[in-house]
Amino acid sequence: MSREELSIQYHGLFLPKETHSVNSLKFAQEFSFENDVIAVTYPKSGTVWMQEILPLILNDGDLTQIHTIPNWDRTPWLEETRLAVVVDQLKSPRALVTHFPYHFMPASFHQSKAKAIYVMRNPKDVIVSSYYFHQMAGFLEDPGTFDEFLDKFLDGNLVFGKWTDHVKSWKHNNLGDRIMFITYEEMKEDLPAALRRISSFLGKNLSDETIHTIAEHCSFNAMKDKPMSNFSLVPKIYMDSDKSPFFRKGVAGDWKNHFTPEQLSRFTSTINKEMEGESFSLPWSLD
Ligand code: PPS
Repeated sequence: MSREELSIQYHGLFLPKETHSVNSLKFAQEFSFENDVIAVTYPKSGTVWMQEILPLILNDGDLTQIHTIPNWDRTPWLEETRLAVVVDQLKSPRALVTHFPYHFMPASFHQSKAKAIYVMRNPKDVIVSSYYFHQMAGFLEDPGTFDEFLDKFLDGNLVFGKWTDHVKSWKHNNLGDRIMFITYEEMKEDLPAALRRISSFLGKNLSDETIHTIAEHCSFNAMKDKPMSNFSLVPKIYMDSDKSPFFRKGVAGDWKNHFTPEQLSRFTSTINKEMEGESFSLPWSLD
């Protein structure tokens, strides 16, 4: 099916119908933020990783939630239908995730003390991850060839729109010290150090032992075998791990196995052009 058939449109963006509805988007707009924390990502940048990390940090490394509650209910998406179902069970401070661009955030978010953690991943790896995810997810359009998918990604013709628009929207925020930026690559490079940075942003002073426990449980290998985290509870018609597992590779730099020199040049020149004149620079060179 086409993206149009599989999606609903919301302020010019396409969102998967399977997990989003008019009601869920209304619920998100009316959501009352308090002293919560929300991890923000363009899809395939480390969302599910943060769904694991945040409750562990907020609960001082207590593993109960990650072993008993599926990630989508434990750290729900602001914009998805499950939030309304589980909202009353979430304990304060609540941990959420979102793929919303900044200007889609509800009024209460801006008025509250809620904190945001923006996780950015090298877009060359984002597109590769997304390409495989489009093959396995029954609620997303068939990606076509990698070359065709590259054009869709660069033109913003995918769910949640253009990568550069997403990053720019969150970089130009008015949140002051209520937002921190972190990269997927930084988390891969030294997860305990990343966990310490996130904990301190959230005002949690965790012992080295707790940081070590959290890092162990949030490694790619640990998460890929956990039923509450690896989407094995989702029927195959929606997510078919025989086509490609959700926990696919979990590395930085897999793009090198996918891009031809011509594709790399097309990708780099398009992204660099869109970043021209920006007051911030990207944390990686795209060449
Ligand atoms: S989604 O569908 O938007 O929620 O996907 P998202 O969770 O943002 O991104 C999925 C990619 O993140 C990888 N991942 C991890 N990498 C390293 N360590 C851990 N613990 C981890 N958890 C998830 C996952 O494997 C996807 O990347 P690829 O490159 O496809 O493997």
